[in-house]
Amino acid sequence: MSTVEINAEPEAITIETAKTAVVMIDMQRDFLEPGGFGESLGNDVALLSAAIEPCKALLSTARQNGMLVIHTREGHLPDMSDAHKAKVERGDPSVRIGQMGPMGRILIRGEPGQDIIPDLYPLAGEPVIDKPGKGAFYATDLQAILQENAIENLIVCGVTTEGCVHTTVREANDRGYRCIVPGDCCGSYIPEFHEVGLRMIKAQSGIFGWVTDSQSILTAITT
Ligand code: TIU
Repeated sequence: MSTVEINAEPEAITIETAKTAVVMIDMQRDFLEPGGFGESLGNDVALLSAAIEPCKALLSTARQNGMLVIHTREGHLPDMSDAHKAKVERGDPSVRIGQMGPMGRILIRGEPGQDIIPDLYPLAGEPVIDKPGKGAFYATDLQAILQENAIENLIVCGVTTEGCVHTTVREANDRGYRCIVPGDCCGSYIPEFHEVGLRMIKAQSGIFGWVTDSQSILTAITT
């Protein structure tokens, strides 16, 4: 564990790796593979695949350096008691949350589609946070886990940039965590929103946090 400076915008940030967690947001089959929730909403899921390799490299380095790695999965209990009607009945998806798709029931915990993609699968012992909302703090144990581990900084990766990544960064920022977002480790079905989402984080002296890329983090941690 060490103190390192990461090149970032709007300015470089110094972190203690022991007080920094990597948070992988919703890298689930339901968002990244055909036949899941993302595609049911009319999206081209291939747009998210570019984030997989940078996330893999970052996970590997974080694990080698003993950093806390946390994964999240958006999804609902099989009885859907935690799924708001307003979410389930939203819009006109091809398959609704809770209905059967090729990877099991859409966005339901325990179904194959709700699980994390094999390339980024959690290691035994890494916390996996099941969350009913877009943000990773709402109705979860995330804050308790961060407090138990004396975490002060989050490196937030995952999908989608303007969706669950942004919501989580905003929630974390309001709770006093410094958030660093490697843009190439995130992705959106709407490329413009990915770009603007990153710009929104780092604008106004880093109103929500810092934006960087995976290589800058790897370089900082390994040299
Ligand atoms: N649809 C969309 O862009 N995002 C989500 O529904 N969830 C996440 O971002 N994980």
